Amino acid sequence: MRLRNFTLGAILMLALVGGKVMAQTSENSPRTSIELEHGAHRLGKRTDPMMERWRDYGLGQFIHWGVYSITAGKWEGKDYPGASSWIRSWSEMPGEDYDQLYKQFDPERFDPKAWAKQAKSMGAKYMIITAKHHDGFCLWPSEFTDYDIASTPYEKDLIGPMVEAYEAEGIDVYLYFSVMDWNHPGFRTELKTSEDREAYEEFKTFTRNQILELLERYPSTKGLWFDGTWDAAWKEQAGFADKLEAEMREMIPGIIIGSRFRPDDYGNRHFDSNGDLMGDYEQGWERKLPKTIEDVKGNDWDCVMTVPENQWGYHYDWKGHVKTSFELVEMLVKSVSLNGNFVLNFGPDRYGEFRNEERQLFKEIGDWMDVNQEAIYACGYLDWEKQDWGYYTKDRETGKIYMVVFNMPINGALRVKTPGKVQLDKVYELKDPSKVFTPEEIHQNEFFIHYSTEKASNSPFVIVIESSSMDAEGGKTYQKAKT
Ligand code: H79
Repeated sequence: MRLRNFTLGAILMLALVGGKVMAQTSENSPRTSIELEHGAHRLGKRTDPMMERWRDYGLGQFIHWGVYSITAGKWEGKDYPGASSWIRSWSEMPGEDYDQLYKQFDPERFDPKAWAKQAKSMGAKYMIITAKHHDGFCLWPSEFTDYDIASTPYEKDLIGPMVEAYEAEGIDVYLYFSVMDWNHPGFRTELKTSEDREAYEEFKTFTRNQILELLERYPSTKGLWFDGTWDAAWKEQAGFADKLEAEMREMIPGIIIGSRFRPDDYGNRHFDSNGDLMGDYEQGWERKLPKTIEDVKGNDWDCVMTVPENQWGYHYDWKGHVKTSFELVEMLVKSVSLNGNFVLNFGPDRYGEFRNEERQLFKEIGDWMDVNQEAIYACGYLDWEKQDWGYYTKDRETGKIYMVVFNMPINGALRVKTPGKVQLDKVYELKDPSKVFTPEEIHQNEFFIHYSTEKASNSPFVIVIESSSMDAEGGKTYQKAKT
């Protein structure tokens, strides 16, 4: 007993010392709340038009491009085993050598209009471009460093033409910015001495200047996608980061900034010390997906995904498993079914060209989207029990329900269970609306939709359900079945 009390006391002490007093949200104990100056400034989702627009995207394109594309993941004949954009941190490649690469950066085949057309053909509604990655190299001519595109043989701005070309195709542009910067002399991962602190103050000023410079140069930017904010030094910057985020929001009203930018008063990231999301959406699903709706805690979120296991920038050799368009489409649909956006990454080469595997994905995903996009855009979660054949999505405006089928049962019978009494008025195939199904009621609130297995599709397909007893709000009008 004494031991237990001691253990409990020690845990409590540790929790307090660590400043990690977590919120209690169980039904019995009321939510505890600690005073935070720089915690979440909003509870719940944003409901303004810019955020609604973000929520409707479904599919995005990520692009990692920079001087790391020159190394293509190898140095002096040796393959770097990690993500090629981290090669500068590899003991086999001296930092000084990496920092000279920009002198060779001359992407002469860069064709922003062709990039934008390709992204559109895939069905991407937004694009995130690495304006500055961890190495510190800037794809725009920056007033605040010479380590930028203006110092390369290419000389010309890369960001401006991309913004123009993508927007001309109706694709919104977001700028990726790594706070971590291996090129800036003031950057530190930890602040151990007063010299560190002094140097870091300069780095903070530089970071602020660059971020505001980007927003001033590219005012149609819809959002910033921050990265490289996990270091101890940055986790001490709650006040600075909070103020800077407010400045960004003032410069571009409605701008979208995820949860990976600022820490709270205790250095907690993404979720503050009360467990509330900081920023407009959860930016923590990197190369992974949530499993259930509970995992996303009622928040907006995005998933950024690589095609191979972990390559963002160009690597000459994609080792290991390379995801197929089937797998990627499944991830896209799963994301939408759980109220998230799916952002697929591409890494063009040093000349500005996409590798063949990526071109094939543009085509294959695009072909699928051409037929099935209605089940993606403006769609989200439906609270019907998930079935093994695939995923439901639901159009937030029209209330139409989509069954996206990935695993066809051998007998062709697709089970549908509804949480209450629901009228399935019209059930038909999205690709061919003349193909209408008459659901068989097998129990109360449980049906089979019989799909002909003879004409089995070789790609995931969609069945639409129109239901008059549903409203656009998510079926609030259900009547509970009597039991
Ligand atoms: O831009 C891509 C990556 O470079 C970047 N995000 C995507 C979009 C990224 N790389 N790693 N991370 C994000 C997560 C951070 C991992 C870390 Fe570590 C673990 C940082 C510190 C501990 C691994 C180990 C990297 C440094 C030490």
